[in-house]
Amino acid sequence: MTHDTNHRPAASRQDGPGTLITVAPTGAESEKAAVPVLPVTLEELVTTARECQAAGAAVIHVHIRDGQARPTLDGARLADTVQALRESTDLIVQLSTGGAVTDSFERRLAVLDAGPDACSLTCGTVNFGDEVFANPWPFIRELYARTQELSVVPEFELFDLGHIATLHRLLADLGPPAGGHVHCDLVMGVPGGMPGDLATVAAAAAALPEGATWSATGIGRTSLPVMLAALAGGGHLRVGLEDTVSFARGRPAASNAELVQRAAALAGLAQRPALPPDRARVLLGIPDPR
Ligand code: KMH
Ligand code: ZN
Repeated sequence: MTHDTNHRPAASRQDGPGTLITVAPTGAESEKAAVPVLPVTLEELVTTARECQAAGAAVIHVHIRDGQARPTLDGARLADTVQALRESTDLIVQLSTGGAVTDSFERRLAVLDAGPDACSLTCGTVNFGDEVFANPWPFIRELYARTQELSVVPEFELFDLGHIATLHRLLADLGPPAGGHVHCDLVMGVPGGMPGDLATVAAAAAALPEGATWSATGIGRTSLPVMLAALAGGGHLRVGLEDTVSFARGRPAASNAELVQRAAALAGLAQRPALPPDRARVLLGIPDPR
């Protein structure tokens, strides 16, 4: 089913250059009380997803909340969320397997049972502010093997240059991912991870496996420098309230869609317009399940 009014011819990887825009609308860290525009209910998430697709997003990176707006990896809620997003948008549904820093490895592995198109897969442990986001090698390996078994396409989340070494090790050990294409996301500017600046974007992009595509996201005030560096370097973009709750210094973001609109406008200026979901699926090797 197509949810927009533009009926385009079937997409192919040879179509002109474009920019894959991922929206990460919620995350596990911000509190609804502090960020009232954060989508925490299924209804809010679906509304956000529709707005973000209209603004130029092709992928949605999903964290969900419970009835009290606390992060959860509840399996039934995750499955309902995947279904609702599929019914109301064309977006590629990527569930977070990172969850919150307090989530167990077992619960994080079980995320795949909700049947998403894609999932995040972080390639190493990182200090995460005052916490630790734990991703030891045996867990990474088991999660990756499970994505292969279940044909869920992973996006390799790289918070530090050392995570790229682990990505190479993983591919050498277990072979290519479901869908056959390696796509990475550089998560930059986390306190404890790699900095969000031009030199680090260039260094990380140069170290990726041959043929890989990549997005970048800058946390907090690194959002704009990372976005501009990624566009200049041939990368794709991830934006959203998970990564930054501000639009500019001292000015809270009005919505996720506002952040997507800005990313799409910059991509357009760079002459790499936002890719619609059907072309993003071709790029990432993700079939449409609808
Ligand atoms: N919430 C962070 C601890 C992911 O989604 O895969 C982990 C995270 C990464 O957000
Ligand atoms: Zn996340």
